[in-house]
Amino acid sequence: MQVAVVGATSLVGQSILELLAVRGFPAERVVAVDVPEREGETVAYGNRELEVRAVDSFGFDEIALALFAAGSDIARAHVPQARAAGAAVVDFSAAFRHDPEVPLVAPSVNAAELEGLAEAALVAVPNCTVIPLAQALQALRPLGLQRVTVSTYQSVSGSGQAAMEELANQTTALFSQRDAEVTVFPKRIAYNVLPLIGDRNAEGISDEEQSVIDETRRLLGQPELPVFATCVRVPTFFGHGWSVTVDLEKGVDAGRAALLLQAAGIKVRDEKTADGFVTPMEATGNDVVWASRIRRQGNTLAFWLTADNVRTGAALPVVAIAETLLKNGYFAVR
Ligand code: 2RA
Repeated sequence: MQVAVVGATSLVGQSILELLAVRGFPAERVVAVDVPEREGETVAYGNRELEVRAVDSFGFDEIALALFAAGSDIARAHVPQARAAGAAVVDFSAAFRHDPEVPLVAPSVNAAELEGLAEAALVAVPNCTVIPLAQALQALRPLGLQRVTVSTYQSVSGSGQAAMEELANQTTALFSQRDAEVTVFPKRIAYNVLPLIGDRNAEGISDEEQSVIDETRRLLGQPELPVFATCVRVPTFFGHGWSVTVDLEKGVDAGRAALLLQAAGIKVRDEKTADGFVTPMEATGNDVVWASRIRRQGNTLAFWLTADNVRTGAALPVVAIAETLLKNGYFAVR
């Protein structure tokens, strides 16, 4: 089987390549593809270097599986072409997340959607800000979700490489008593927090907040679930955090809530010591969603989540979908 990773130089693309290698995905050949400006650059795949090919001139004819992490414009332009050539596509962009014909899948939440897919299937992967949250909410679902209120603490890597450079450059500039140049974000991010990610709609809800509302509802299959989101950019490089408050039909104490989260694959570290919680720094580089600070007031449960946004929130679900398709026999019939 030949696999193409489109957007191979992006942070998520590089992480997909790393996970394919580390997890031993049985590809006969992996091809790195990206925008024409990145053609000829190299990216790491295990202990090998792959030369990047330009998407505009790339033919998907030999490709059985195309993993896209290149943003919505590239996905809209090239996913149909990959499928027309017979490839199955997993897309980590917003391009198809609202298309009712396209399954929106986070393997930790609704892997059953990956059964019985048609030839040259397309699977959309939710926003990295949604997947760990939906995983936790799915675990609590037997208690009856009534209302979800979430504030996010999103690292700059969610905005890509240039955003990481902006935080580094601004931090250095401020240490050197120089002006911190602002280009990627609307205001200075170093030593600051920005309570707006994306544009706002007529109601004042940001793109990122709308994505959390819509995709959480869709993943859980609860289109009417009240979800209130406030998405905030913070000056950390990797790892997103979520402060979650859930109103439940049936109240649950913190101990039982911890057991439910653990049963859904979430790791709980919640000790009553000064450092008995997990931060984005410790969540970075591992494949786990972490929960801490679990507490209850009546039927309302509050907790903290953190996860590596690039790896656990994006690259891992993409690769896990590829693995599940393989396990379900999808490629055997092609
Ligand atoms: C962010 N969730 O963190 C977005 C990236 N998809 O900016």
